[in-house]
Amino acid sequence: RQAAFRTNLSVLLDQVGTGKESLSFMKRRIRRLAQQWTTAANRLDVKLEQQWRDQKKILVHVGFLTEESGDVFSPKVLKGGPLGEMVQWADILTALHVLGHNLKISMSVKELQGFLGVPPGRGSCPLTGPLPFDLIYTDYHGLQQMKQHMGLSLKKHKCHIRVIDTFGTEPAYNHEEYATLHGYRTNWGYWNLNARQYMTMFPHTPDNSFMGFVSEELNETEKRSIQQNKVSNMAVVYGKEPSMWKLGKEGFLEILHRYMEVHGTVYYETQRPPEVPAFVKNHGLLPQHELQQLLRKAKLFIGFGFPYEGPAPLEAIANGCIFLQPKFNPPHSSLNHEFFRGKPTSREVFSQHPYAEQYIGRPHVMTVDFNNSLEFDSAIKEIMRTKVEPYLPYEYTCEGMLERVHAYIQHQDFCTPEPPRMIASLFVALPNSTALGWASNVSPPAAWPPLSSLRLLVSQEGQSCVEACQSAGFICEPAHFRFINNKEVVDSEINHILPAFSVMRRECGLQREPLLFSCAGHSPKYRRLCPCRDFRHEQVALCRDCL
Ligand code: U2F
Repeated sequence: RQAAFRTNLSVLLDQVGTGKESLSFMKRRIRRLAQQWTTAANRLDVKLEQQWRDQKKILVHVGFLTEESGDVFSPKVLKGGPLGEMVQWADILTALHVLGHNLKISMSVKELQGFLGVPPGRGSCPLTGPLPFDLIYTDYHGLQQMKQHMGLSLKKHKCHIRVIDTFGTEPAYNHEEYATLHGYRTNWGYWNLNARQYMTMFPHTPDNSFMGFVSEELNETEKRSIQQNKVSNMAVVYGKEPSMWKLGKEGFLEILHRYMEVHGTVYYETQRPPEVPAFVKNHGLLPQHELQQLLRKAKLFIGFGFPYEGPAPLEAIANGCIFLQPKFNPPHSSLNHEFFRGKPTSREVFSQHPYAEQYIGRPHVMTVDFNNSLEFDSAIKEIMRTKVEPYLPYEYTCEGMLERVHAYIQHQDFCTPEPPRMIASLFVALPNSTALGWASNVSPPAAWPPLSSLRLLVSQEGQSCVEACQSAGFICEPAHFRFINNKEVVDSEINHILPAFSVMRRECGLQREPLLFSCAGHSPKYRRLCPCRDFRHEQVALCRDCL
């Protein structure tokens, strides 16, 4: 069946259910953004020009909100706890509904069992018939629950699963045997999925798929009125939980206060938390729409280093604030920071919000060394005299998210076996010696992203393909590894650096285990062979010919 865009969200709102603060938060968000989704759906409908879209049967099982996983999030919704995940799930549900798919939503193991048609009760009871869904969106908690309650059949059906995974999972952590043998084993990884089945909140490593969320988009009238009403000496601090303010004790909050009126939205019960200085105007935790109003007036949104990689800075920038954040030197990662410890990635985080730094940057984002008071001081002064327009990258608008999720649903296929390996002779060297292109006398095999997007590069020693592609203005595309990992003559091995060649040994190595194709991998002794691709402006998940 063909999927038709939906603009009425009432069925979705009924499906989300009631009885928990997390669900109420998500429903308020869905209602508040309803008009934006409708406009976006209409625009995308026109853009896709009647392209056929299969209607899929989709199950969304939100594992972290189930009682069975302990649901530590719901009780903290009104108390300054994490909301990023709730923002993202609300937006995923809305996107799937608006795209017109046949959606079932489960927030408990019982509902999960009901939808999957496995008998209720404890222990693993394999699902015997076919899977009643084309796609299942869940998270790591949900995956664990499915393993417990679907038993062996999970293996059979796992190509249909998509895991919403905020910070991402790198291939070396995902491959069970490799992770166990080489010290990459964590509490979360080792599911042996295709790494693109993990879907992240920001475009971290391109080994995973970038799912994202949305932020409110302003029309021209709103943009103009915001710019007229900005208070140039008003700052809002990023941190709804008192503990996040401890980081601000270093003295820069005082420097900030010399120039600006400082506002906060810190949760409190009866009195001001001791971490929040008396000169701060604390509004308490605000409902999302009231936070937006505050951000519309403020000139500066300032982070102290935590939370990492949340939605709020995008909202601030979309409302015309400049986001000021600390640089991390050395970078934070699972190797040196408690928060990331045990997360299935060794990604190095160079500032509180790397997306804001790399993809948005000046004048909207300033990333400085907060320990250097001179640098900090001059950043504040610069911010006060800089005029910026509200800005939201397309990939974080409702239309951008619909476009991306549409493309994934129609094109990503982890169930059909990959076509046979390509033969090296299909490639020809392009005049630029490090780039290879497709020979013009052969027609490229069907693939998504299409092969027309492939640009082959060789990394520097020690450089990952993420960086190598980025520095050439491209993005690493793990789906293209299979096309470049193909010199029949070379011995193949299992190692997440391959394909690559060793500079010292003057040897090439190919990859024998497709699950270990990794954009993120790097090693000092190797120059890697990197499959890069082009990408759309402000929609990094999609190549030019990807729609
Ligand atoms: C991130 O989670 P957080 O929830 O801490 O992320 P934030 O950027 O603070 O914002 C989440 C939402 O909270 C809203 C705001 C954002 O959409 O509009 N909000 C609000 O409604 N009222 C207020 O007074 C203040 C904010 C990240 F998303 C998670 O993945 C991480 O686990 C977490 C820890 O790093 O950080």
